[in-house]
Amino acid sequence: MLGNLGENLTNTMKKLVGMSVIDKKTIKEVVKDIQRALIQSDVNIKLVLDLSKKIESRALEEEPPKGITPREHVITIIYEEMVNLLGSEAATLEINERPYKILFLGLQGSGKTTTIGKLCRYLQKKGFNPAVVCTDTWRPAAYEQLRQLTEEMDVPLYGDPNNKDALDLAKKGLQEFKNRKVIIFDTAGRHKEEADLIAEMDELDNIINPNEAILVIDGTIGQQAGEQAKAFSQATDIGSIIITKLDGSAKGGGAMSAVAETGAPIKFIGTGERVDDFEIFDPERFISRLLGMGDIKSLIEKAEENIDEDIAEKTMNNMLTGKFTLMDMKNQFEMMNSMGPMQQVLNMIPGMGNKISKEASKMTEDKIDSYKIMMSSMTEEEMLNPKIIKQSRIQRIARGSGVDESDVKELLKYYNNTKKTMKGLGKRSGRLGGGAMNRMMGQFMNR
Ligand SMILES: Nc1nc2c(ncn2[C@@H]2O[C@H](COP(=O)(O)OP(=O)(O)OP(=O)(O)O)[C@@H](O)[C@H]2O)c(=O)[nH]1
Ligand SMILES: [Mg+2]
Repeated sequence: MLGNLGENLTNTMKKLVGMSVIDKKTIKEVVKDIQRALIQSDVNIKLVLDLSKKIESRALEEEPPKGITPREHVITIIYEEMVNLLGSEAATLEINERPYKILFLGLQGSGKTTTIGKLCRYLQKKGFNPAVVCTDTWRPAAYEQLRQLTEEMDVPLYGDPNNKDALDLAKKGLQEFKNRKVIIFDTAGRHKEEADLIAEMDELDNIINPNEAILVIDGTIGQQAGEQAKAFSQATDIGSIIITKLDGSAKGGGAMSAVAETGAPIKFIGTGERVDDFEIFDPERFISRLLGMGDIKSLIEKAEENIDEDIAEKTMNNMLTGKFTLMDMKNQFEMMNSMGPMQQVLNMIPGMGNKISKEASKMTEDKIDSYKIMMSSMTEEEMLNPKIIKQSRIQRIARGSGVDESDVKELLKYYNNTKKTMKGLGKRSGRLGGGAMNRMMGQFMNR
């Protein structure tokens, strides 16, 4: 649907999920991608810029609510702002009077007649039995087209191919179906003039006195749809909109956002030529699908399965308060495995990255693996209280893990250095403010 828009946006979201760090740079990159996709879909530049500004500033300034990772937070912001672009609330068709008279209007070929078929099917499923009146005296086979459509669905139709007076047809149709629950009036399509459309509505309005006038707009015209919707919604307060041909239309995003901007309620969208290619327009559901949120949710879950957040938090706390044990170091190594190089993590801590990363960058994966093996030869007591690891224990650990005593000593030295640096970091973090520190750590944990 919507040409490549959905695909582009879904890919952007997937990219966001896969990014190793969520920071200013990556947020800007994601916003750029979204901009490009929307502009390609003919969304008005000003709307696109407003949207990107909002996403960017919210993503950079708002703190993720508790229990929400920064990544999820950014995804939520994008989702919410995209939904706002389309007007946020779903407008529904309410059949609240009998007969409920619906007048269809629209430019030539916009999809009125096809959409009437779709709406009939929709209403039938809801338990209403609609009837249709053909007032189109313009299109040569208008009556025949409707007859075929309605016959298939057992929908009663009033029309007369020999009568060339649209107003008379409307009157007679009204009479014919005055006891039905819903009557739908098809009309002849107008040329490119908005004024023409409005004039037609006025004329038919007098006779039919519709409960609802529906303007059908061809989604392939892109943001031009806004002008039509505006003129229409200014002329009537009983108007709603159906946008058609959103299947594969590269400009559909432009049409939808432009109409939403006018405040005219979009009630349904058409997504194909068949009678079932029709859906209620619900901005939340629509955007969710456009962004591929179903997939995104499971991707996030997968990314987070890798990290046991409790362990991560405890380790971090111990690191910062100087209680750092070998157990914490082991946990840290496990986390590094699922998160990528230590250096990247440390670079996120302002001012401290360089200092530690020199030490950390010496750590190759092989080294970490050999450290892990040595640690698995240690007792829990040793892990939690490394001070007790003296010569005889070193000997035992070296033997148990098949390494030299000097390797065990090196591990202990690395541990002591890290602990010292972490302690300094903790003091600094006090100055930084616990909140800021926690946020950064949260970010690190949740990558
Ligand atoms: N792909 C696609 N085609 C559609 C959709 N809706 C309508 N069409 C096609 O658009 C063309 C015009 O549809 P109609 O329903 O005849 O349009 P109309 O507004 O009644 O046209 P007039 O009565 O001449 O003004 C037909 O070929 C339909 O099959 C849609 O949602 N998707
Ligand atoms: Mg028609």
